[in-house]
Amino acid sequence: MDKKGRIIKLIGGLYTVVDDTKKRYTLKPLGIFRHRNIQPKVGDLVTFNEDSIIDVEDRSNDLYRPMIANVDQVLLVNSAKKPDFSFLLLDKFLTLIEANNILPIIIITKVDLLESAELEALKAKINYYEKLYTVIYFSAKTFEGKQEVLDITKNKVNVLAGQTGAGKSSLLNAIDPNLNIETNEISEALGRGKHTTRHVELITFGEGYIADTPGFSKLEFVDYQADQIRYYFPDFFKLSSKCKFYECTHIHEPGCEIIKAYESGGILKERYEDYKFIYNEIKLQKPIYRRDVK
Ligand SMILES: Nc1nc2c(ncn2[C@@H]2O[C@H](COP(=O)(O)OP(=O)(O)O)[C@@H](O)[C@H]2O)c(=O)[nH]1
Ligand SMILES: [Mg+2]
Ligand SMILES: [Zn+2]
Repeated sequence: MDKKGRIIKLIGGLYTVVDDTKKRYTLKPLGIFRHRNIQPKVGDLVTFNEDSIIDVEDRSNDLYRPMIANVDQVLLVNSAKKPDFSFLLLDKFLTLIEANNILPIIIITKVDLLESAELEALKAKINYYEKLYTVIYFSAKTFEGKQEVLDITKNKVNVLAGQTGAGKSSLLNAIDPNLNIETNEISEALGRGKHTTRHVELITFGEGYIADTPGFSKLEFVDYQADQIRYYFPDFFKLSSKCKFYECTHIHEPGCEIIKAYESGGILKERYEDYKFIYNEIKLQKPIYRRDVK
């Protein structure tokens, strides 16, 4: 009888599919997929028989880096220190995740490295983002935030994001020591770039799944237009109906509600400056660097 499950791994044309009871199957796709131009991928919900995948459900979303379908949320890992916390990085990642229509969960890690006064000062600013997103403070050293990460990832397909060294692998190991994922100290000792061609796999993480390859690793906006960016700032979008101009870019227009809110402190200073930075970065992009003309 046909069964249903989720693809969690693809290696050498063979798929690993897990069913409701956590049983694993190694399967191949039927030729029919090539004809219908459907390439089953990790994250897909599929119907299968003894040895083959026979149908793929419609995807709720589709990522290309990494190649994963049906992602429920992105765990965006930002270090509080080493490297220093950066609002610009946070807002760049948030923009790209929003543009892909996926829910971001903000994780501020390495909180053990801050003095309590420093941490309170950081939290006072990050508080602004809590109106928009879930924010979890975490430490792989003290395990602060571990239960919150377990709760929020439960029954979800999660993808990690965040700069190299932010603490992504350490977070995974802190949640589940059996994962034993390489962290920075180790990969640097082995030499860089060794594992760049790794396959994509969803690994069991608490009671959910997580991609072992981080997403959004290229913080590039080559495929975006500057005046699209405003749609990926949900806080701006809410206010924008009151802007005087219909197609307000919130950069220079008179009667702009976002600029007003920035000036009166209703929008976090860093947040608006990051928006402007990203906007200008895209404006200054030379067409020759665009992927579509390469
Ligand atoms: N003190 C402290 N160090 C951490 C924490 N998380 C990660 N690190 C360190 O930060 C460095 C980078 O961590 P890693 O997990 O490899 O980052 P990744 O590149 O995002 O996967 C390593 O030296 C870790 O030991 C944390 O919560 N507290
Ligand atoms: Mg890592
Ligand atoms: Zn405006």
